Amino acid sequence: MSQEASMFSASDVIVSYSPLTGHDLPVQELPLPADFAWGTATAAYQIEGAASQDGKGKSIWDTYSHLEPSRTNGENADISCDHYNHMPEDVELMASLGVDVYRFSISWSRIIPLGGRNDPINEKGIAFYNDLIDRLLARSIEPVVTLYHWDAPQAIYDRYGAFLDTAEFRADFERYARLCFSRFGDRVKKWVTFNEPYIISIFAHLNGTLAPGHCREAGTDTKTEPWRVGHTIILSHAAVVQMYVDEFQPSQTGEISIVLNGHFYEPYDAASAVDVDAAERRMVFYIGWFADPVFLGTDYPAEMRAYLGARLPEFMPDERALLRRTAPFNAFYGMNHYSTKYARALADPPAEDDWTGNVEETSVNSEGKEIGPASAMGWLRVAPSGFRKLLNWVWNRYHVPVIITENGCPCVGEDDVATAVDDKFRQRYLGLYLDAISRAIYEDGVVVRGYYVWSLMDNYEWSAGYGPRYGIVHVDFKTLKRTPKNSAYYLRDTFKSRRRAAS
Ligand code: GBH
Repeated sequence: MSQEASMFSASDVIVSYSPLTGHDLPVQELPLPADFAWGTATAAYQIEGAASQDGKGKSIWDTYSHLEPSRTNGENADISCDHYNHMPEDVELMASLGVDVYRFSISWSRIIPLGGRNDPINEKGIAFYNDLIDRLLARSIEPVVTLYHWDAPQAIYDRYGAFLDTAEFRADFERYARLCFSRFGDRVKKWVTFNEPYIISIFAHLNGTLAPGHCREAGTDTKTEPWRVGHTIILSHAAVVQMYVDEFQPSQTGEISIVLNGHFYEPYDAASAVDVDAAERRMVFYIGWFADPVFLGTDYPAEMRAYLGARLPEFMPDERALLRRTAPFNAFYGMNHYSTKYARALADPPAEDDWTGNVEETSVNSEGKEIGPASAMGWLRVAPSGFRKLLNWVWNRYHVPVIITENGCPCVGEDDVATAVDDKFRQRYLGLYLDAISRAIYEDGVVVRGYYVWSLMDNYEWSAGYGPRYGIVHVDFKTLKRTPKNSAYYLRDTFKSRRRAAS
């Protein structure tokens, strides 16, 4: 919908926030629902540090970040933000910013050091998360807890390849989840099983740029393994949803679901029918891969079956029944979204281990037009209209209330704290993406319940180490001093002023 056709009146429009040279998109600060939740998000390995403190076991990231030659820019998260030892301060910081929600993940190997269903529990690890949850609640901040944000216990990888063995992984993950529900579920009312199954499958088990670094070069079976990993995630998710609903939800009354990431794709050449198809197909291969079985309770998308053939595992009859049964219990669609890309159809035949649907992704289209201004990461472009279209795509396909569980960007030159605090680019990006949500809600009828910015604070950005900084709070990794950037105050103020009851 064009801005002219907008339902927002002139008085809703607070014109042009933080103009950036060469970027002509105005931020309008459109209204949001009165009960819309604003939150911040992090992940255990990225912020906790304390890699072997108090009995924590090794995760695949502790191993991967210490490989020689380094796969992570020579950096590891042994200390990182040292959140494990600065947690009370970090909770106070969030309280000072007025956040409603804190999304964090539990480190599996911190509470079950060896990870397996018969392995001992580490009570000191449990105590840390209990303390965190209690402090959040004391500040009226809702904990939203991710069980798995990429840091599998090293011991289960050594034993059976973790995600590569569906039955073993599922049994160990069920025990881990049951432990979390029984110890934390009296206070945690929103659970996420897995963060970004696409990234776990493709980046960790095909490209090899994330732990455990399974990849083409290592002579593994990249034709089938990423799809096996995805299969394991879907079935483990469904099994844990069933367990939560049967054993915990009646007394704990919480919600559970999954977090999926995905770009929106525009056709490389809008006049080309094959590129239009490629853009749609790319989203089906990225998002439908997981969301169809999880939210619709069906098989993988038909396009994927036809294209991947025997490379894609089958769901057995009892597994199909499990998916059908559990689909309606997924209470929200957790969406991690950062940017939009162009999709260009490639000539057949695809590579043997192609995972894209034979699509090339670019940031520039056939007319040489960029999808949007680049952030400090080349792929992460400011493209709020793609975000709005993705919200519509997901809503129309799944009809599940959406929570934005991650969104944000890194800016240029943020190592230096003085430059970092004046983060106009980020404020602009966040403002535009929030406006896209307002439009999706009020003009398109999409149900969006909340927005969690990535990230609360600068942290260890996986294979990119401490290079890109996504925080709304700057962290000096030498002194561990936290300094809020202006975007933190921007979000505090904008949520205060723009949330109101729909008129
Ligand atoms: C999220 O992953 C993670 O959940 C979070 O831990 C992380 O810190 C945050 O985002 C910021 O990266 O598509 O090939 O051009 C996002 C996963 C990784 C998907 C980078 C897009 C871009 C490379 N993203 N990827 S590509």
